[in-house]
Amino acid sequence: MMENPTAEAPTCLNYHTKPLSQAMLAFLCEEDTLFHDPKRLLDDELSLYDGDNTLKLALLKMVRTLVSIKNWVNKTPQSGNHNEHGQLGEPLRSQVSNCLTMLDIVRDTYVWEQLNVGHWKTVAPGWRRAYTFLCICKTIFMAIFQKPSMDIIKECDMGLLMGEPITYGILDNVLLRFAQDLSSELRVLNEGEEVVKKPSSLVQEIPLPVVGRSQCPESRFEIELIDNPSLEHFLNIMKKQCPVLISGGIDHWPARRKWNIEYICKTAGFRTVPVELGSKYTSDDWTQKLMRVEDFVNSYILKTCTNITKEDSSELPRGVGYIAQHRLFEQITELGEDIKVPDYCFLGESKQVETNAWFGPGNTVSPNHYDPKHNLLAQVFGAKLVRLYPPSESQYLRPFPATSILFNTSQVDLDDPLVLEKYPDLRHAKYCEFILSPGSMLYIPPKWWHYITSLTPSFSISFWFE
Ligand SMILES: O=C(O)CCC(=O)C(=O)O
Repeated sequence: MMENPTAEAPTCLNYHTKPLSQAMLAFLCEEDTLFHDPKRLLDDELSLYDGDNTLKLALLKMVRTLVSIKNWVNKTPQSGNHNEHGQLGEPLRSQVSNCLTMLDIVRDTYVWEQLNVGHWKTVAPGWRRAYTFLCICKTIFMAIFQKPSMDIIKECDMGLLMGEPITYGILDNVLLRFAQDLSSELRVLNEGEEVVKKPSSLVQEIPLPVVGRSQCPESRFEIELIDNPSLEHFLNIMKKQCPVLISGGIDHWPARRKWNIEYICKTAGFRTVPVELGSKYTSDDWTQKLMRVEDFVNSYILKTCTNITKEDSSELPRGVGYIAQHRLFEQITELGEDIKVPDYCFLGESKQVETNAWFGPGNTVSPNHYDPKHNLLAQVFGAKLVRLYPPSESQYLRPFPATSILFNTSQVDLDDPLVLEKYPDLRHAKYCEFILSPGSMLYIPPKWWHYITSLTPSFSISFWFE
């Protein structure tokens, strides 16, 4: 491992003899504040925990062990923990192993509980930061004893998903770099092995029947299709709050040429992401699970595409799986490099754009709902059926009560074949319905109701802005 030191690699480290990934070595080499003055950093952090000594002592022990590893990689004699062959000596091996045991208690029980008490937003940032830091420690300690593995990458992703928010934290960038490095090393180690179990022919788009949606031709209007509007033109559209389909807006993205299911698996297969399971988020069977991208693809995309024989049918996953509304590109920056935030998004008042990935098989359903922001929904591959209702039609759509978590979702289930019998006045609600095809981008103005179902395996990206 680490046989090809690059020009950017910090010079203080000996890459030839050490088991850690380049990003880990760089972290150990560069992280001075923490190592030179761990107490100060931790004290700042720990003022949030009301003098919580359990955590404080554990964090200090982790920092000391990181410093010992740093000394070892630098081969400084004062650590006394390395032998002349550059291998990890026994005292340091046991120190690392003790820390790993301690992490099971401190991170996975003690801090984990704090992250899961009450609403996610009410968790004190210090706990999330502590979780991130403990994940950094865990990945380095694991890497001391084993080659790059999916288990270590999973620890990085746990830190990225459950710890400090990715974009704001300094420490989170560390886990991003670790995960990237480990994934590419693992890819090299696994070279030649099949990442997805089926050939790319399965990636082809298989149209599914569209069932159960109410059609009311008398209330239907057409959406305008515009080829690559100028910024000025789009600003007018935004002001009029009128939905449009845009062609030619994402042709220049590398994602349009490169992405298919195999490519996503090759690039992100080892990474752990949140997956929504169940027919739709309004159903009783709906839940969420953390899963590796390659497992998600194999269980929820490829199996639903193949002609499954009777004997195989027990292997079919139950329900639909959907990587929905996930900030995937902050977590897996390699994919983020293949897309570009559309310039239209900067015509709003704020320069902040929230980018989310929506990746799944055919038949995913996003029930009819509205969002408060402008939305550009870009279709990279696959096709979706979209129905839009203007905000003026809300009376027919019966949002859940204002106090409900589903306050922006319609109680009218458009997939129900009896929907027009249950809600006869729905036929008066004006709507447009169309197919969002690969390469198109849909502008959804704030508060417009949208129901979206995928007709094939599909990858869409939404950009919310205001
Ligand atoms: O594509 C989907 O399934 C839903 C997208 C959506 O609701 C959104 O972008 O706001």
